[in-house]
Amino acid sequence: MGESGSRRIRLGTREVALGSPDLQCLQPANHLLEDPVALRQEMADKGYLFIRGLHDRQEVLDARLEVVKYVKESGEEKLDSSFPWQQGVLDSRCGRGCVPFMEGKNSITHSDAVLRVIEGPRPRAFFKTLLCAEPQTFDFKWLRAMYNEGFTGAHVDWVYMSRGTDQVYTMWTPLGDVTMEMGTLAVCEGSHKLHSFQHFQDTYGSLDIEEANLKGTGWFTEDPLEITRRFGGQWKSADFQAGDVLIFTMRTVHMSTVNRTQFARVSCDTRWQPAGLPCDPRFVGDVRPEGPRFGVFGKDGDVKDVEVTIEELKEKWGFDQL
Ligand SMILES: O=C(O)CCC(=O)C(=O)O
Repeated sequence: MGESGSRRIRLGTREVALGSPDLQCLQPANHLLEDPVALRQEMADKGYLFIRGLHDRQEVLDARLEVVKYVKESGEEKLDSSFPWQQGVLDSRCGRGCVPFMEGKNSITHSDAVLRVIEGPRPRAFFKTLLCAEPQTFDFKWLRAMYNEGFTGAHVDWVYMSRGTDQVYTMWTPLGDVTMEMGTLAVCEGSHKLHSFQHFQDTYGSLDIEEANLKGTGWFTEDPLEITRRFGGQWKSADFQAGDVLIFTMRTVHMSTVNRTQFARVSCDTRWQPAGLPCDPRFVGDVRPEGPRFGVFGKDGDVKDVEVTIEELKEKWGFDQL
């Protein structure tokens, strides 16, 4: 499918035109792979690296099959039985709360097929080059099946994992071919360093949402244009093929497009940092069975005694309603 013209994409709560100022296409950084200095400079400049074919395509497709099998076996009503299960078509009644929660360290995140991709020699070699150090990855894996109409709102990862070093990078790996209509990751280019994001980064971006008792997802907003209209930057996404990855900093604002299909959009976030630097203890070793439940799975979270909402915090930080 072409990546411009009149193609309209749902990015969070907005429908935007691809190729317009609201949403541009990501450009791969593969031409920099042989030049580590330029690769690091690109990350420093843009806040992300889009690499096509970092993983082996067949290994990614094998991992997808393993995850879809896990979803199928987690309950009869999960997949639409009028399609071959291998296609991973979710039953129309199977949305949030029905697809199994797979984040953490469990039999599917640590199955051979999944680990072969997300912790395999290819990403390991890549991060050794990028970090200029022996790389280490968190034991906790953010493996997900995104359902029809599901999406992730705009946030930075620092709010979830700031208790170790800040030299952590997220590698977002879609397991399968994923078009923008199926829910791809989008990054706001420049958001990690533009001066116009300074107050955002000093307030929301520096929050430890668990410590702050933030209620819900941890997202700043579900509206991508709230980010660009307030602070600038440029939203970018792409159609991903099995093997492609998007790697970005803890301070890069990102979100996802909406999954408008019945296909389970399977993806995994793997976090990498230089070995030997402090790690966020929540995500290494004996991680809590399900870990902190934020993001898309935090929407129905239990209300605790002392909680604050993102709206209350935004008011306190002086982010007026747009
Ligand atoms: O997979 C997604 O929809 C979002 C991933 C993400 O933003 C994250 O885990 O930080």
